[in-house]
Amino acid sequence: MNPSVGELFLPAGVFGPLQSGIVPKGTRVEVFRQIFTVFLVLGTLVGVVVVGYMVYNAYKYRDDDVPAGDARGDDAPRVGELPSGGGGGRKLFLSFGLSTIIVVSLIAWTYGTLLYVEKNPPGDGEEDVEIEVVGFRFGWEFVYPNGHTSNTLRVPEGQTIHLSVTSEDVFHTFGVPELRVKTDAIPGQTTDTWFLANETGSYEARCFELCGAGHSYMTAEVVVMEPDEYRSWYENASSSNSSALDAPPEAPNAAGAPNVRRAVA
Ligand SMILES: [Cu+2]
Repeated sequence: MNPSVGELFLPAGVFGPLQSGIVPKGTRVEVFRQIFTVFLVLGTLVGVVVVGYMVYNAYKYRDDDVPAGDARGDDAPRVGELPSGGGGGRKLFLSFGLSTIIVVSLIAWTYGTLLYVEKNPPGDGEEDVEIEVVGFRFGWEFVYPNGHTSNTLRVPEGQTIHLSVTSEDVFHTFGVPELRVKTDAIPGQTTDTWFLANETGSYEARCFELCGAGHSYMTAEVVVMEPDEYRSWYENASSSNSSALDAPPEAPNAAGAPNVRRAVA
């Protein structure tokens, strides 16, 4: 469901009680789709008005033989002369004012929506999965509550996954484009984010912060599994480091290092 036109012009967060109606609900994927739709519809609308008005005026003031005394010829601008039909800049002021309102409202609404979605993951919290993500040059390590670690992120379908993301060396950014999740991985700090995958399958996580020679190889597989399948995998996943088992085939990077963590116990 898309937000109504009225909802577009109210910045989220400013009108607390109305917030539930302004902010799209759902998974990140759905929220991003709704933001995209709003931008597409509004952009198309503005484009049609602007191009339509331009074409209308191009036709109205077309350069052909205008008979003397024709109204069409009288208010047409002459070369070197300011058009008089602007009402002393009223039209200009109005168009600038309208554009400002539309742009500022869109920024406020989008920013508010993204903040709200980040802070309000769906799910009751009971079935939620919490996983720590550690970025390193050049790969990712995922640490599960039972102590299991892996270079592949396995998660159940349809459940909210909470990620605590950090780095052990330089700045990285963890992101899975298809699931619309992305957050900084900063040494000495933890950033929290979440995602929810509605379809089983394989996705790619990668680094979005240029971090060195192996940056473009800094990927990890994200496997979304059926909840039952995930549960049995998780129960059998030992607390020992299984990076070597789960690691993707070695992808030598520009620095000549494999795409797995240096010390695999
Ligand atoms: Cu990186």
